[in-house]
Amino acid sequence: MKTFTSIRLETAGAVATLTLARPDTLNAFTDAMHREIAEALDIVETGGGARRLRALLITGAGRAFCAGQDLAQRKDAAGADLGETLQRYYSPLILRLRALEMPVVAAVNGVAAGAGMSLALAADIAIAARSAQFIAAFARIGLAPDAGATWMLPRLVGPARAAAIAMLAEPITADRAEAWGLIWRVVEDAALLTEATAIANRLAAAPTTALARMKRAFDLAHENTLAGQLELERMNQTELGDTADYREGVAAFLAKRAPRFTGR
Ligand code: LHQ
Repeated sequence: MKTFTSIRLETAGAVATLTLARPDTLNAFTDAMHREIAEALDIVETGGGARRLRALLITGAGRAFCAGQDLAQRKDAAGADLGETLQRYYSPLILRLRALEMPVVAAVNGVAAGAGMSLALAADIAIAARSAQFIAAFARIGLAPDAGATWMLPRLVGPARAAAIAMLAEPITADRAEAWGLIWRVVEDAALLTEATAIANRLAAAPTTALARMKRAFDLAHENTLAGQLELERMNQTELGDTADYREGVAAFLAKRAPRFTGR
């Protein structure tokens, strides 16, 4: 596997793990880190060949998940067009994760601030260590949430909580994040990676194409009418009903054995 400077990409079985690895800055995003993440996603997207990779796990090295944009890289940037940075790096990253034809798990090991929080929310399943915190830090530096946070937040927690999370920019504990539906589950700090890996492994053994259609359907549900969504579901089942995984799922059910899905 290729070696990177600001991230690590490791594979074990069908799970790829992308670790943000600039712990001295709490894994803040730099342009160089974004370019490495894009390269890593190229590798993950092609599945390392023949659908070998079937789930992506994202976590952070050290005590944080990700502190958002590296502000030191921005210190001389008064008047710079931040939108250009979003267009070049953050927006494609979020869109790629949502379009990735496999489930994405975020293991939020510590603070997730600014675009680091957005990244966690872009995962299909986010689990957090009990000591982790979510901070929509944008307003603290005079910005509005980005990297998809204005889209994700109201959908996940409703408009009232989304507005307060974004405007007050207070730390949200992992327990509260779970209670509000910002994430799937909180686990004890020491258990985070074991739990996240177990979830990723389970997802990697699931019918990958069906999971990919689910994530697309959930995203489109927000814009679709009921009739439009029923039509999307019809198209999904037409496609999925013709997969080896569907045939295997039905055969395994009838034979009263566990299915062996291949993602095809
Ligand atoms: C950092 C960072 C950081 C550099 C901690 N950068 N060094 C923005 C602009 C442009 C385009 C696109 O989009 C965006 C989106 C965004 O993400 S805006 C939001 C940017 N992020 C923030 O405003 C969060 C800044 N960080 C913090 O508020 C705190 O560090 C948090 C609350 C995350 C953690 O606090 P502590 O646990 O007290 O840690 P610390 O503040 O002591 O940080 C540890 C070190 O990490 C420290 O360096 P040092 O050399 O003193 O040890 C920090 O300077 C560095 N660091 N975040 N974003």
